[in-house]
Amino acid sequence: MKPKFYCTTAIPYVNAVPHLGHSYEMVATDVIARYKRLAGYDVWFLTGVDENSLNSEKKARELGREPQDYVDEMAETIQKTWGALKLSNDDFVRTTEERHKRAAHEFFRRSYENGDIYQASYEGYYCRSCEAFYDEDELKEGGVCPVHESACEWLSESNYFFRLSKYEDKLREYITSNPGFVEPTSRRNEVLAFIDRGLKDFSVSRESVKWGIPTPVDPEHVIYVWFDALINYLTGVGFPDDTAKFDKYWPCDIHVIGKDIWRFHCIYWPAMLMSAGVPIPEKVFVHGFVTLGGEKMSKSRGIYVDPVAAVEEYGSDAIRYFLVREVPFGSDGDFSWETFVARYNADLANDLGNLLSRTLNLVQRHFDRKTPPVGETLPEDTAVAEFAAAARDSYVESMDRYQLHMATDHAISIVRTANKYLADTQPWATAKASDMTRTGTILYTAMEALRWASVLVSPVAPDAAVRVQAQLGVNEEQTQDLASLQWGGLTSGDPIGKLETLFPRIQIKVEETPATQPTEATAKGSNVTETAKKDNAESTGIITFDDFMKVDLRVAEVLEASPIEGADKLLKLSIRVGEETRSLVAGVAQYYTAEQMVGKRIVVVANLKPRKVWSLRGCCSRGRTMRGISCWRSSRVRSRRGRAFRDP
Ligand code: ME8
Repeated sequence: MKPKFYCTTAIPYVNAVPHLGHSYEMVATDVIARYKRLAGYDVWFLTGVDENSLNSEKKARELGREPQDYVDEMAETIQKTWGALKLSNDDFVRTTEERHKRAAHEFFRRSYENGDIYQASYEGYYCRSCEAFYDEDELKEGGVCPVHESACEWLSESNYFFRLSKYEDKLREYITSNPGFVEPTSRRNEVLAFIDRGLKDFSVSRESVKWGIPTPVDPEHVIYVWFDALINYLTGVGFPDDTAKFDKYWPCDIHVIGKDIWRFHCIYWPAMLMSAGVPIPEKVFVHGFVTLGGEKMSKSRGIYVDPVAAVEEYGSDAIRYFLVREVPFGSDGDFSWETFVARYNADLANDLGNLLSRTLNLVQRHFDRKTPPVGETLPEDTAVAEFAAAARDSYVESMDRYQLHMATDHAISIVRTANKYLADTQPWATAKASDMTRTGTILYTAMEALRWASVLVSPVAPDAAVRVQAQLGVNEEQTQDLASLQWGGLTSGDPIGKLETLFPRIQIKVEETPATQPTEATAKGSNVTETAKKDNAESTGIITFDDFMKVDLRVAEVLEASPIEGADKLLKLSIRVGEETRSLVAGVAQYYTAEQMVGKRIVVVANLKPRKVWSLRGCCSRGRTMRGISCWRSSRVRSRRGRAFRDP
C-alpha cells in the first residue's frame, strides 16, 4: 500500500481575485503534491476559499449583490485561476458549503463541551482586514495594523472566547519537542518568542453579525471567521462524517501558508486541535512573500500581476517555473518582467528547448525519426548518466527538505550538462564523418538526459514534461515514478514524436508590464516596476531598460580565430563588424575550436567600453583596444601571471 501524504494551502479570501502572490503559494504546494505522487505517495491535496469573512459581505454589498451570489461567482473565478495554473488539487473546500458547516459545528461543540469556550465581554483594537484583535504594543505608530497598515478600531463586544491561555505550556512543550512542526527555523523561533510573551484567550464568535456560520450553542453569534476557516483542513478529509477518509489522511503532513498568518496556524490551530482532541499536523511551512518590483502586491493599490493573463501570454509552465525557481521557499522573492524573461529565455528556451530541438533534429535527420542504437560507451557518455543519477539524488534530498528552488535547479542541471556534452562530443561532426555508431550513442545519451530531466521537472512544469516526453516518444510507464527511473529506459528503434518548439524565446519590450491590469492599476504597477528596476539593478546585477537601450548589438563575421595560451576558455577572434575589423576575446573555447569559429556569424556588443585586458604572452590583444562579447576572463588570466596590455 502506498504511504499517504496530505498537503494544504491557506484558503484565500474571496473579496478580490487572486494575484501572483496567492498563486505562488498554490503553485508551490502543487509542486509538493506532484512530487510526492512521483515519489509513490497516495496524495490528498486540498485548497479552497474562505468565504465567511465580513469583507466578502462588505464587498458584495458595495457591488449591490447578495453575499452568497457574490461568493459563488468568486469561488468559480478562483477555481478557474487555479485551473489555468494547472493545480492538481484533489478537493476544493468552500466554507459556505454544508459539509463545512457540519465540521465547524462539530469542532466548536467539542471544544465547548471540554470547557474551552466560554462567554465574556471583550474590548480591544480590531483590524477589519485581518479580522483579528491586536494588543496595543503590537500596533504600529498611530494605532495602525502591522499587516495592513490601516487604522485599527476600538471594539467592545460580548463574545465567546477560546481558552488559549490554558494551552500555553502545552504548546511550548509541543513546539520545542517537535522541531519540524514549524519551518523555517526562523519562524519557529518567532512562534516560541510569541508564546513566551504570554497567550491570551481569543474571541471565537461575533455578535450582531449575520454573515457566517452561527455557533451551535448560541444562534445569535456567528463563528469567528478564523476559527471557522482553519477547520476547512478537517472538512477536506471528511471530518466529521467520513471517518475512513479522515483516518487515512489526518494528521495533515504539511500546511503551506504565508508569513502573515503564522500566528493562526502555529498557535491558535494546534491549541484548537488539542482542545477538540484531534491530532496535530506534522508541519506548518511558512513561505515568504512575492513582491512586484520590490513593492508589496496589493490588488486595491493596483500593484499586482494577474496570473490568468500571465498564463495566457506565456503558458502555465513558464509562470510556475519562474515562481518556484526564483523564490527560495521560505524566503521572500521578487517578480519583475525583466527577471522573468531572463529566466525563461535562459533555462527554458535556451537550455531545455535547445537541447530538445538540437538532439531530435539530428535523430530525425540521421536516424529516420527513431531512437538511435547505442554503440560502445565512452567515459564522457557514462559521465552524463552518473551526473543525472547524482542530480536525481540531490533533487530528492532538496524536495524532501522542501527546498523547491534547489530541487528545480538540480533537475535543470541535467539539461545544462547534456548541452555541454553535445558541444564537447559534437554529434553533427561525427555524423558528417559518417560515424553513425558514435553519433547514435551520443544522441541516445542526450535523449536519456532529456527524459530524466523531464521526469524531475514534471512537478514544476507538468505540461512541458509531457510535451518533451511526447517528442522523445516515451511511453507512460517510463516516466510515471521516480523509483522506475533507470538510465537506459529508452528503447532503440522506437519512433520519436512530432517535433515542435517547446519554449519560443521571448522578445519583449521591457517597458511594458504585460498582464498587469489596465488603467490606473497599470500606471501604478508600471511605476513600481520602473523604480524596482533601478533598485534591483544595484542588488542583483540586473540591468535597467535604459541600460539595455544603450547596448549596441551587431552581427559580426569571424575572420580569424586562435587559442590563447594558458586560457582554456578563451579564443582570440578577429571579426568584421560592418566595414570595420576588430579584435576581441570570447569565452567560447570550451564549446568551439578556433577552426570552427572561422566563418561563423556571431552577435557582439559593439559599444562595450574599451578596457585594460590582461593577457599572456603571445595573446591576442597586443596592446589593441578590446571590445566584444561579455565573457571576459581577465581575472582568471591575470592569476596565471599574465602580462598586461594597456589600451593605447
Ligand atoms: O489569509 N506572496 O487569505 P488571503 C506570497 N483567508 N503569498 C501571499 C501573498 C504574496 N504577495 N499575498 C498573500 C487569508 N499571500 C485567510 C487564510 S487559511 C485557514 C485562511 C498568501 O487571501 C497569504 O500569506 O489573505 C496566505 O497564505 C494566502 O496567500 C491567502 O491569503
